[in-house]
Amino acid sequence: PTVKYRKDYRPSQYLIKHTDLKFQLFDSHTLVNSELKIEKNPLDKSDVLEPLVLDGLELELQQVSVDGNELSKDEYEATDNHLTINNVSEKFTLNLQVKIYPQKNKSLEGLYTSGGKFCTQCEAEGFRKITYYLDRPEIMSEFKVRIEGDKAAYPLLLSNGNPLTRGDMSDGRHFVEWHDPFPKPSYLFALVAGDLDCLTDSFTTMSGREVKLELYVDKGKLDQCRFAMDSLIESMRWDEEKFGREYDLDLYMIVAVSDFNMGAMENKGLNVFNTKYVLANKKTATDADFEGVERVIAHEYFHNWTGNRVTCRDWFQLSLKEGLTVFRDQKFSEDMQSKAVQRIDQVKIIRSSQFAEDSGPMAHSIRPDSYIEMNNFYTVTVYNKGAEVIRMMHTLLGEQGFRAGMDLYFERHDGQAVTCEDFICAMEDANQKDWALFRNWYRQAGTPEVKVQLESLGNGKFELQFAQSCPATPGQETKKPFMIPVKIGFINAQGDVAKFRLSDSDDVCGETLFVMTEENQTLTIHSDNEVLIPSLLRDFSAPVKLKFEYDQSQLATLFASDPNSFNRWDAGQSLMTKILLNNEDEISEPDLEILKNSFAQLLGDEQLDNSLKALAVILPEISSLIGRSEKINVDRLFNKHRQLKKHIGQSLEHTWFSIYNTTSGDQPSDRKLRNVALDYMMVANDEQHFELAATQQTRADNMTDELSALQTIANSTEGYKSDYINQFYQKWKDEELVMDKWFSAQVINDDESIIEHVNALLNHEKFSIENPNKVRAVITAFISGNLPQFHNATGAGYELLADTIIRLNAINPQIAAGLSKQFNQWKKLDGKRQALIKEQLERIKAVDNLSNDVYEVVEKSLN
Ligand code: HT7
Ligand code: ZN
Repeated sequence: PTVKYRKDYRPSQYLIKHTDLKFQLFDSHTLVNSELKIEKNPLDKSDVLEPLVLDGLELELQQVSVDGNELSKDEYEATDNHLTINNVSEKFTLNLQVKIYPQKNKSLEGLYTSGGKFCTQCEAEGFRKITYYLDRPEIMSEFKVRIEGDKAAYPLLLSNGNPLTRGDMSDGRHFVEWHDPFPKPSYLFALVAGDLDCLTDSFTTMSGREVKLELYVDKGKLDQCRFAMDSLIESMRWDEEKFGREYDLDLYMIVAVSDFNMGAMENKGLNVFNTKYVLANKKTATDADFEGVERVIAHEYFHNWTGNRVTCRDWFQLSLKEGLTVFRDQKFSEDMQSKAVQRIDQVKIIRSSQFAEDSGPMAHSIRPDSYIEMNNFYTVTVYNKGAEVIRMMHTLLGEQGFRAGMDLYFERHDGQAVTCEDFICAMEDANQKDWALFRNWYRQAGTPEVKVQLESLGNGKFELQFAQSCPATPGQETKKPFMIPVKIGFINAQGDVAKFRLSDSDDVCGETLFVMTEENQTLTIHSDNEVLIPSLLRDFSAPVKLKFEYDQSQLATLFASDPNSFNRWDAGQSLMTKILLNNEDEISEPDLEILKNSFAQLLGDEQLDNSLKALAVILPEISSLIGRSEKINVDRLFNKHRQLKKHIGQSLEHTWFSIYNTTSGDQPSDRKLRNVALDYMMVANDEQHFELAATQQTRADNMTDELSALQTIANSTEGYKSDYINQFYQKWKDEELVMDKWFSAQVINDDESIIEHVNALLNHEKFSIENPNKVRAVITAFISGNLPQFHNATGAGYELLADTIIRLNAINPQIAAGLSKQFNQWKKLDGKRQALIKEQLERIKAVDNLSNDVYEVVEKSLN
């Protein structure tokens, strides 16, 4: 496998100004004809015209001609990955015909079939599986597309842009021609052909243009589309109001398909979505699913400006579009839902997945320096840490300054393929800033640690001493300081807000933003309070690990009274984390008592929103506890986690029962709190409360309650549970997405026999290894949702994962590689588990025809 380095970037010597494609879809294969208008890139100053090298993969080349003359075999060379044409001029037309086999394409990249329809996935490098091309994002071309297919089987023939003409052909076939006026890279190309239902609506843009909106789904699913359509309309409105960005085509189409490697794809004018992020009604989708649909619909829509109109010069710049678009979808969700709850959910992802990635063998900066397989770099680092970096810019510049930077970015770069550096420059120039140091967030991997100490100097004078450091990551032994915005407030011993004054100011304030730029810095403040408890890194103002030696009573005070909702939640997490990660084998009685009392007090707080209550009493995720540790005794951690959950369930059993019975609202936040209460009751005594859960499952009129009940039942030790698992199956067996939930609910059980059960589920008639949602529903749900049994000391969990990776390597390398990353934390574990995992990694590495995708992950993990 070859490694590609960012430092080796060179502009392409050729451009493709126009791309004309003709697809002839047949039952066994597809013929793709392309006509490419190619010109020398004016940026290329060399006098020598090099051979034209096009990318291509798994293609059968049928014909090649240049300027109308068919080339003989010695005038070009076709290898496994490339088509090379030796003698070309500065401007010419290249015609190609290739034959491809979409029905056999299980990688879900390029052109493939899903549920009887044709669809495409071209990002990152899938277009080369459709035809030979300069398959790199800086090559922006105007596309015309003609699709021909059987009219009865494929009444709909869709591509990007606007439809031009359509008509019937002989033999029951028909065609449609499309034109996309916006030059675009090949990764944004899309084609869909099938027989689908459509929900239509429209949106009038801020300049008064009417845009037709079309949402295509499998037949019979129209009653699950309204929410997605409304989310699209909300997103269009929000982007106009918040960023002044108007949609540019007259048509916006979304197609939902069952077989999809990721969540969705922002192809120009024709988004292709995983059904999971489109289909939702109250009966089939949970409140969390609705949030997911709203977020992903918005994310893909926002890409129209941040990604499509302004795209990436090369794939190392992926965070330019993904980090920025995640930030935009987060801001949207914060406006649509509760801001604090959204922030907590965002930070949970960073702490549970991104910190782990940053401390493992695949650690990379948000702008990576190298890759073997680009698909492996669609990561929480590029996406979510990328969004945190943009959020820091927003924090540093404020709403208006950030908007000015965005406006300048669009003004300068509309229609271009650019770099992260271009984005930073736009932000700097619009705000007269010099952000030389800020760029370290783009260059350096790893999670910085910020240690803070508070010293009272007497007479109301206090010093906050800050020290930052960042551990070594692969290929980066030493790190330069980061620019770290730390939002700070204080409360006093009674839990009231403690106002303060900075030493260089007369203004008294309740909060300040301290921006670290050096390894060690001090902030001096003055306050009338004798005792100050600092509330640090409010709203998680930077993606760092903050270390302050709080004692338990300080954390309990912050948990009870921090006015910053995020930090209030975080104090509870820190309190539990401290107890779960200390060196004791069991949690002491006094510690259990502190937690119980803190929870009881918080649950009784009538001012607090039910979602925040629910979030506050959920224990820290085991993955984030592992993610933040350098070495971990997992047996001890699992036992203490079980002990704590049981104690909170039992010692507050009456409180949970009362919350369950008196929280009567019909809002997602009410359901959330009620279901957390039910879960704790079942943990306390599942025999006694089983009936309650069973009744909830049977009587629920919404999927949130029905599934929560099923989950807690499936996780119980009660003998009747299989009746309810079967009842759910009988009711929902024809709803694919609900079946995914049914699978996932069964793999969380903390019992040794679970691995046998997971294996049985892999052989269930509703399971398919070719469908990524099913793989995620069973395997990913087990590995990430049931860490105690995944890490079962027998190694059976590791073997199960390796078996699945090996099976998938031959079918869908991208999904196989994603699963391989689940081993990445292995060096933190004890020697015995390390040996078991190493054995599995070596077994995978020895597989014949190992894909580049899996090789890259396994090789880095073993090194
Ligand atoms: N930009 C999209 C990325 C994507 C993707 C990448 C590799 C393989 C399959 C894929 N499907 C979608 C999704 C997004 O971030 O909006
Ligand atoms: Zn995206």
